Amino acid sequence: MIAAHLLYNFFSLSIMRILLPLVLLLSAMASAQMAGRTVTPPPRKAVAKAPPAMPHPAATPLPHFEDVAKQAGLTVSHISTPDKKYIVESMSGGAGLIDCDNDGKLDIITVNGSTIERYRQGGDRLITLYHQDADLKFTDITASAGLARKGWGMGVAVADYDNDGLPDIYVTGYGGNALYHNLGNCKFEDVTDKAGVAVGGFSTGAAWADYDRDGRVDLFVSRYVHFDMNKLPDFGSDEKNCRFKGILVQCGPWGMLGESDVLFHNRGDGTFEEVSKKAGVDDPAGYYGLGAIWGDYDNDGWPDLYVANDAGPNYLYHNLRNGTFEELGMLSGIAVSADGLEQGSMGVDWGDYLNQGRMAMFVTNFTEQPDTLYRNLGQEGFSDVSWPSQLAKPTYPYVGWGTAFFDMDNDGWLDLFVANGHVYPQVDSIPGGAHYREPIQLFRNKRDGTFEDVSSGLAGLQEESRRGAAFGDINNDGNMDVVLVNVGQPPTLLINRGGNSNHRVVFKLIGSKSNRMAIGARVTVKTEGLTQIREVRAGGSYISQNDPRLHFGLGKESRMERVEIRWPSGNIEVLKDVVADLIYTLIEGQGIQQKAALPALLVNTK
Ligand SMILES: [Ca+2]
Ligand SMILES: [Ca+2]
Ligand SMILES: [Ca+2]
Ligand SMILES: [Ca+2]
Repeated sequence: MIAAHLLYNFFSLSIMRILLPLVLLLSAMASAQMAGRTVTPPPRKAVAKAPPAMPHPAATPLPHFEDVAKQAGLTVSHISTPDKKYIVESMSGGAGLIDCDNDGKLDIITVNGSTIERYRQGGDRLITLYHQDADLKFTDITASAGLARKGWGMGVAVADYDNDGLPDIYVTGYGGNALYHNLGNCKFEDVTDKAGVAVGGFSTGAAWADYDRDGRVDLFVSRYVHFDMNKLPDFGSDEKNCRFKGILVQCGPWGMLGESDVLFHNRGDGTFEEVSKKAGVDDPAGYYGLGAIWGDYDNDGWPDLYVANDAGPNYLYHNLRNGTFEELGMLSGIAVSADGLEQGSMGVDWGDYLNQGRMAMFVTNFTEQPDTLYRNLGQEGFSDVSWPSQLAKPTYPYVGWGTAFFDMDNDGWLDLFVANGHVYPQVDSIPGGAHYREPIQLFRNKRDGTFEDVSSGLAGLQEESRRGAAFGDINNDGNMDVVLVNVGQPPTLLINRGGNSNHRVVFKLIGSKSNRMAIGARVTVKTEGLTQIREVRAGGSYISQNDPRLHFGLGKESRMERVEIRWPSGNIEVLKDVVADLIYTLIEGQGIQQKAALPALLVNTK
């Protein structure tokens, strides 16, 4: 069995090595013909030029993350059977951050999951919403908030789709999605049917962006496999598709039909038009879609879309600025690994970890596959730098899900977080093998293109099979925190206790000509010797929603020389000599509207 597997891998690898250049050439020729112009395939560079080495100062201590979920009141368990006999039981759920009443404190959404039996009886409430009453004290307000729709929740994304200043909630699920319109004070109205965004099938990722820049956010939904509740595949039945290392497991996704993806254009009257096919993002190949995220990888001001596909090549949809997209995943070197292997991809994030002004892509993958870091080489496409960045080896054993580039120690360099957890509980019976519950991983940016595994700092945390992870400053102290969904368990809330004396700043952006939540806005912060970029996003990580405010670590700099806001409308505003250690609220065209102080820094005694 193992020998045959190795042989199979060997063959597919050899075939890929022969076929990949041919495929690249043919697709380049095909698009050249179609477009009636010459397309030059990106040159294959052996090794990308390394950025200048800037050793990490030993003086920056690692932050301490403390799980405060229980005392904070996050006690509702995610719903899942212990044995997970079907693939639909392994993919939920996402986590989300939303300030549902605009009181300046983030509230928390966790997606609930379900079971076959419960789903057949109507399912479970899709999400739980916790309101942050006081600092890190939360109350479950799901029922009073009107978030009543039942089904089988998977992921979540937040955006103000009607530009009324109140963030709305979109939830993906198996059998139907939900759109909750925010009425104020964290009361919601279910507008799914009126808006026409129920979708159906097996939806997973959701991500909002104003792809046509008309001032209204549009919605992309990725879908996974075709799963028929009335024709359940027998657990362990098929020798090829329902086995893992010789043991019986749930069937799929291999051997299952994939479902198409969906793009909705926001009409501006509370309804949406499905434009997936017209826009060229409908996934006719039926790959198994999971994490989805928008980001402007080519710096042209138009949001592009990346979709992680399980057990298949990932998509990079380049925005052609006319309502359509071209899929450039293979041609840009960002669809598969450097050696041409398709990965089981789950979670995604864009981030400029080199501070070079270009968004790189990080993708979390299945077990015995490294998580992949794709460096953005600009005109030359992307380069898989997972091995040289030292991320491949530590991430190889685990099944990765929720993830983000985030500056955990406020030194101005983006670090990486990976939530892990196996899909099959049955792996615990394999002697010496992987476990169902897996550790969280943390990687510190060493500023030279490599990352240091500092996961040992989280060693005291309970291991779980984790899925969604949402990142943001949940207690408004200037340090990035994380909320995580644990399969079949209550969530984890990791508060970053900092311990550094680094400066930082947070920006909340409000669009006027642009969409109100400023989704797609890019902020560039320049301090002495460092230029950092961030973008406002709605949907990312593993089917989760981060804090829409933008957080920057500033190291020893107490002022920013220059802050540039590129609004989704194209308007550019520049602020000069801006003081750090504040939360700024900026309105498009009106500059700084509000400032709230972050806590005083620790005095550095060194
Ligand atoms: Ca709204
Ligand atoms: Ca739009
Ligand atoms: Ca773009
Ligand atoms: Ca914090």
